[in-house]
Amino acid sequence: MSTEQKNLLKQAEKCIEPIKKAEKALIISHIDADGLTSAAIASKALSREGIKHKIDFVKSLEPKKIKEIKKHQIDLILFTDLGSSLTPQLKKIEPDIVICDHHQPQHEPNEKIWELNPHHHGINGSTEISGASTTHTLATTLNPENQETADLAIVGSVGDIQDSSGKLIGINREILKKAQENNIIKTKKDIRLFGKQTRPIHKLLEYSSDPYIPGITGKEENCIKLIKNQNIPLKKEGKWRRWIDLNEKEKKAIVSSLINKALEKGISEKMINRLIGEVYILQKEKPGTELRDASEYSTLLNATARYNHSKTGLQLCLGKRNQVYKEAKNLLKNHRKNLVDGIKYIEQKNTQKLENIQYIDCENKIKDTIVGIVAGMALGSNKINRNLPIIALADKNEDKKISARTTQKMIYKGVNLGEAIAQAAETVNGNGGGHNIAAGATIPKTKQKQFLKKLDNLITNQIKN
Ligand SMILES: [Mn+2]
Repeated sequence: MSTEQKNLLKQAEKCIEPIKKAEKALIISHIDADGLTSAAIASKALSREGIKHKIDFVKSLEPKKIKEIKKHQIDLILFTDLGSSLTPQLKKIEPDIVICDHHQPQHEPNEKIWELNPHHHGINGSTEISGASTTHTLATTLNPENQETADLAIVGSVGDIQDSSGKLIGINREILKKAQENNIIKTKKDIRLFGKQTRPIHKLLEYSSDPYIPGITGKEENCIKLIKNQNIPLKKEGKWRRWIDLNEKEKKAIVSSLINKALEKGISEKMINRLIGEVYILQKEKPGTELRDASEYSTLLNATARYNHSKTGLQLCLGKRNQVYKEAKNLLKNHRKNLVDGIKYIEQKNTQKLENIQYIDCENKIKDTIVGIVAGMALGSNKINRNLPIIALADKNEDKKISARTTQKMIYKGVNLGEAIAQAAETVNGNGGGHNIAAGATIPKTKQKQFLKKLDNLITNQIKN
């Protein structure tokens, strides 16, 4: 274990002190797969200690939100997958505050609150540890029996695309190793498209949206052709075959013709790394369900949380099935369609270029809660320039939601979206932050132009320095 990791564990020891004293708590978490799994890990840990608690989900933690927090009769608020952007405001809240976040902190650690954030210890929260993994670190420090929920930490990490190099690294990997020893997770090198467990093979290819493969994504006929060209039967005994039904030879044949197709269409090698890589199989879950595969599980969770159904996703994480699972699957259908439509919209309308960013105003055509996911996927499209960070805007009531995504290559050049977005948002009375590779903000609609100009300047300076 590195010194940095040891220091994080030391801080976790401190952060469990107020939890040990608590009787009634409130968990506040983020509405995405990482936030949901974080909340579930925290909830199970609190239950194990006999601490009564409620759980709230928020889109983002804005200063005005803090006033709305109902803090009566609780002695602890536990923030998961958010909180670090607002430490000065949070210290004014009465009960004890514990934060488990992995977003870039905007402020120095504050003695009035217990904050577990990898960035304070020199650990990269964008790539090495998710909100769920940070919460898992706290939970296992509190009680080693919480190792049991390691699978949720992996689902959260994959949900935050921390496996984008082809596999999980850093503390996520340490958690993974333990989970493998405990037979909670198995890993495998495999195709990383959505639906390996559940979809007919041609549908798996057709709905591939991350990466988006021109000529394959959304093109059912071409997908069927690609499979038939390899002499692979689509059906067996009258039933559609799924990816998990194929033998290794068949899988290899499809993968190599898919890669050829992608290369032919100008998909970069980085994106192909996203296509084939390590996959995480949850041993407690039933084969043939989305829940069996960490990536599918995380998409299923996003499909609930991003559409105001966080509680459904949370119930899934807490082990409820039947009706809850059915409900989530229905939401998923709608989510997948919105993602494919969103990408098509960005490709057709295309981005506007400033000096060092490109932006697109999606207005109300893409929901503010998924515009970030779509922007990230758009960087995999050969119609979008990968050498400029993409800034996608969407209407959010009277405000504008901003989602920014970039590539590892741009980060090597100095780009840090989280910092730039936080600063640019502040100059227009907005609020934002995030990671170097992915960040977001909410700003007043009328300040859009000013914001983009400021952001462009900031990023230009980041690249120059
Ligand atoms: Mn997160």
